[in-house]
Amino acid sequence: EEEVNNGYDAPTNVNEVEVINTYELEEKAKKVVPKGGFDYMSGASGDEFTLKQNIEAWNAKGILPRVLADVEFPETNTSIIGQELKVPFIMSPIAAHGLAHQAKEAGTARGIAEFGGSIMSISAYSGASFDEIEAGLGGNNRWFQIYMSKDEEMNKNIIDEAKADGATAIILTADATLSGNRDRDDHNKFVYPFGMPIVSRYLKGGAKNMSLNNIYAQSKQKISMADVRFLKEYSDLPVFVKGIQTPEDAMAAIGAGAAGIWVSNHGGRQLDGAPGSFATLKAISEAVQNRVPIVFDSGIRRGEHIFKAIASGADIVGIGRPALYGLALGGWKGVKSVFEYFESDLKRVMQLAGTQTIEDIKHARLFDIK
Ligand code: PYR
Repeated sequence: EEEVNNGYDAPTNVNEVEVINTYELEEKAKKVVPKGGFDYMSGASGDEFTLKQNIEAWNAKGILPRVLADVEFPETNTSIIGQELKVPFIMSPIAAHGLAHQAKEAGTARGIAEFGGSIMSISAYSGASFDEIEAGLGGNNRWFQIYMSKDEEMNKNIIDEAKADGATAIILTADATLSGNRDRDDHNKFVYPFGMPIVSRYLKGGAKNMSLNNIYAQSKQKISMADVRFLKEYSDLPVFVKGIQTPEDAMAAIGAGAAGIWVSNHGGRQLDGAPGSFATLKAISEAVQNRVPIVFDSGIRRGEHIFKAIASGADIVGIGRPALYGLALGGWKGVKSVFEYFESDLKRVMQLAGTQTIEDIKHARLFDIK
């Protein structure tokens, strides 16, 4: 283990996790995850203004309680790009799950597979290989998030591998051509304690003992609409462009052939000073006008947040840090616990808001809080 993970001592326990709310998971994870890894996962850029805005932005809108709505046992099933889901939330792509737990991405994948009816997003910066992840995922649905190489042949190879692994969509992360200024990582002199097998073919050094900025420097740093076109044409898969925060960029992505828009500010980890992600959603969805579906992430911590995002034009949302904290606290069972929490919390909100279905949420009115 010393050799494999450079002495990085991630948790190994597998158990269900009690989730009263997901904020508390962060506090608990802090106690069991080594400091460098915890700070990397939980931290963000600059003053962490945007990280905080991702939570505060929810408070600009309220949900109207609706009664006499004849609702019982709300139904959370939905679909996106023709794929059936049990719940309107999936795993957001996150690098290096091995920082949270020694099961790495295989643990997250198994938690999602055992929960069922959701989607695992596999990060190009995964610390586990496709085969290791498949051992947990067991044939369940997966999307592949790409950080592109500067070398087009490498990109073709990686897409070929992702397709052979069974990816049903490609996620192009467009907001991370270099890293935000992560003060916590700089203080900790954070480097990944293990390699990244999927990108090791283009990454000299393989990621182990490398900082995020070293890795980004070897990845493609100049991203444009041509990259969206290339990914769409070469992969023949639906391409989501992730990191969209403005209507203009949403329209550019659609113009380049994106099959979906992924509204995100990368969990506040990139441009500090960016608005809370939810604050950008409504204008984007009004511009997109249902031409393509919208995935939303950055700040989902409660069922109310999922509801507000869907009522503001998102089709589904992505779960990020809370799932990683579940992984840290209980391996695959902890991830499953977190997904179950979001399912039951969303159902509670749906019931109290008088919405029987996800379609009903799309037609629910939010009100402005001033
Ligand atoms: C991040 O640390 O935010 C990456 O996307 C790798």
